Amino acid sequence: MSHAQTSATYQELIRKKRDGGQLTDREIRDFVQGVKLKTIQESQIGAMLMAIWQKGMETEETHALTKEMMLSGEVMSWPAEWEGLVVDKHSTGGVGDKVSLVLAPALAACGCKVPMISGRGLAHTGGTLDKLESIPGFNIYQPVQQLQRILAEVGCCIVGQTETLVPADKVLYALRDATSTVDSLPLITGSIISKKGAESLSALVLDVKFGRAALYKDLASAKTLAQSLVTVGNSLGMRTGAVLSRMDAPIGRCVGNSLEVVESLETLKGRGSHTLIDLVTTLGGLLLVMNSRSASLEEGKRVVARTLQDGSALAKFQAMMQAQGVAKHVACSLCSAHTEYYSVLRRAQNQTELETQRQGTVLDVDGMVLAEVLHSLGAGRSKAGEPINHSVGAELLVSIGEQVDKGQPWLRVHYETPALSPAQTLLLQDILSLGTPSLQHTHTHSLVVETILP
Ligand code: IUR
Repeated sequence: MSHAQTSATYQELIRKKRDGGQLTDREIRDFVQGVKLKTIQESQIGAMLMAIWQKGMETEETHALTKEMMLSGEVMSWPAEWEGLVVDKHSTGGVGDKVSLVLAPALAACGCKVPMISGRGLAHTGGTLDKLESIPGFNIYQPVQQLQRILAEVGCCIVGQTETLVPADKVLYALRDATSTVDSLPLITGSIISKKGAESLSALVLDVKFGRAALYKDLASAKTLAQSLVTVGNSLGMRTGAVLSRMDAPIGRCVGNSLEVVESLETLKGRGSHTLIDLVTTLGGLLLVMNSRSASLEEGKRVVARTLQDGSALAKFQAMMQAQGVAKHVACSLCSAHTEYYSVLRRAQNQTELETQRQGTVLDVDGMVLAEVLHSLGAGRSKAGEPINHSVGAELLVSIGEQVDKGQPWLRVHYETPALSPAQTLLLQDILSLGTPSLQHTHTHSLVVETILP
């Protein structure tokens, strides 16, 4: 336990960072303890965050910040026989990103233990917890003891953050938002890796996205973030790897909470889109390589892909739903081969199909504009705590690279109140790029552009 610092001491720490100095481990511990114990004023936290945003941090400082944040709350512990088995993935957020819903049960089917702590959607990005909550009865709040029981019995669970996990991040994240310091490499690293460190993982894989609908628009800056996350994750004793993946067009065929649950279930039934399956198997395959369960990425990908074909990942998803509060008849119904999904999930009252205005090859779909339109139709929230409409979303009826005719339906929008307006319809008509495929475009079908191993 660190000593309580005075306001004057915090002032010195802020000045040191503001002037470009390197904070010592001790100074960083004092700062994080001050945040946790509330002995530092909010204005001082805000000033320190801005100093870090402007001057950055050396790797040693980022490591110390992350470690102290992790130790600000409970650090989970697992049975000794799970050594090497506890794994998780984290994504920097995207549009149509339902990877967690497929990957967690697939990894459980491979024998891993996956205590997946996920987030809610904010701004244009979707959140895994919101998606799961479109399933009647699904409870994302599970006490740590229950979490361990579900992992023992099922192998995976997907839950929200607990009160006791990295309390310093709760304070820092809210103040980063208020002080425009969210996009700082050391602060992002500290926030993400401290929470994963508190899960006491053996291996972690990060899906760092770049593109028009990602936090970082260009590959180079996404790569710098990935390197920082990988370096600090490994320095805390978790084998940490990363995938750099494109976030331009929506991932898979559906965007919107209940629609993405449907697509995840279809993928778990062996009927997923190639791009989604490739991303899931690459992330899962990397984890299997990192915890020495597969000899190569190709082998790991095959092992994960098999769980989607043979029904074993689907069985894990069903068991996870039941363990997290979904009634057995509901879980069974969603997982049966020929489900009428909307006997269980809520379907929006209105659907409108958009048609192509000419023939051509689908070159691109702007996921950012699509997400913004769906957000304004009620699919997402602008502030934490706002309610959302789980039934709002869109289905892409064509794939990138596909040849389409004039007048062919290409997008089905699901909405209630507010209704889809003529202005929004025009915006959506513009997100489809048609043309003649070039060599450049034939290479953009795969979302994954690079993998980084520990
Ligand atoms: N997710 C987090 O948990 N922390 C962050 O700082 C960001 C995303 I950006």
